[in-house]
Amino acid sequence: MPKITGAKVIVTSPGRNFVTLKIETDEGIYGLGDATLNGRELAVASYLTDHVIPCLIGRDAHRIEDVWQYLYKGAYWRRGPVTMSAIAAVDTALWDIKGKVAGLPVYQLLGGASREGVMVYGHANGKTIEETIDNALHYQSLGYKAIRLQSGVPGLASTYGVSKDRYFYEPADADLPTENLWSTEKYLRSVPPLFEKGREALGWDVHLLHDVHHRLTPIEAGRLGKDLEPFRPFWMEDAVPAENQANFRLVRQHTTTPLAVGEIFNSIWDAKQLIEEQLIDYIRTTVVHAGGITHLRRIASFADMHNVRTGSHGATDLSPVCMAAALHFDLSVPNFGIQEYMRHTEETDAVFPHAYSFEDGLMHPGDKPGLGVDIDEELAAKYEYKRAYLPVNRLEDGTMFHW
Ligand code: KDG
Ligand code: MG
Repeated sequence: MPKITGAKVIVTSPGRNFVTLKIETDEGIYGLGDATLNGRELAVASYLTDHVIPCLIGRDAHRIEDVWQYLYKGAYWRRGPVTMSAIAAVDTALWDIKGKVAGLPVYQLLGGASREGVMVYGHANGKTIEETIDNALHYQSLGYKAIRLQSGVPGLASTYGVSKDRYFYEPADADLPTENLWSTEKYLRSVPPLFEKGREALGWDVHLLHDVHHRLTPIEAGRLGKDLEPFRPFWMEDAVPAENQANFRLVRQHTTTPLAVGEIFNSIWDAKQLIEEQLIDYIRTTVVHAGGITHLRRIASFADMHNVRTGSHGATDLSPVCMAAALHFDLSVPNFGIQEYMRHTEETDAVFPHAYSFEDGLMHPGDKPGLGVDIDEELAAKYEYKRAYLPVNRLEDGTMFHW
């Protein structure tokens, strides 16, 4: 049995901040787990270093479930993004170790491949509808079968989902949070024409997605869903804030546009009512923010009983370690829906060499033992942590609003 002999947290910033846990064993095999929580990175790093790692030393690295339960039930203080990201990092690293010891890629340990590849969606965005469509055509030419459309809102200086760089979206870009202004009325007018023009230019053989980023009330979301129905979107994401899960009943009542939510959820409890009442179609919980592969599998099994499919978050603030873990999970899980894929920068990819690949709209985790992703610690050490915040958002009259 591989025994855990040490663990350390590596904080690096190759273009953006990442927190990685490396667990070492007496057999010389190590495993990696992503622990990045955008804009709050050092809180998870400290939770791991000061409170979790001391409890890991000497444990059997193969007892993944027991370690998970120990860290969850044993902490007394359950759930929350910091705790669950830390547990996720440990869990992911232990699956990596198990795969390496077995000489098998992690997806084989999860039951093997349920499909040939993992359908991913890319992000097309632009300041105008024309710019967004132009970028979407580029994604289509690269073979993407699914594309998210976001465009600037006329009358608003900036908004989420629209990047400064043409292909790399990085919202956490300031030493202190920048302030955005928001108008729901202007936004609601801008989305239907984006989808109308999108269908005209891209045709009907490509899936089109849209992210609302938790900014509408249920009745507003119902109206937007209805307005988009003629363009058959694959999903409308994060239509409303989800603290009150019952909010989704009203959205559901008014539209047949499929609903996706969950990128900021930490546990199965955040989605219990949403899944049980079939208020959503896709659950977007991720490996890093929802307790690792072990917990994500539990969420997916529960979702499968209620016709809900997976659609994991995959923005650039989820490191290549998380991306690799997500792809092993996606390839094996029966009720897979889609995987978000925002490409990392070359600097990030160089720090995290990986076996996963993209071809013709599908991704594959590769067949290396474990997760198939590594960290170049020497290179990582060259990129010092730099505090970076996500923006905050206000209504035009100055009222604080959801970002
Ligand atoms: O950390 C926040 C980003 O990951 C988030 O804003 C991106 O909404 C997002 C998405 O769907 O990828
Ligand atoms: Mg989102």
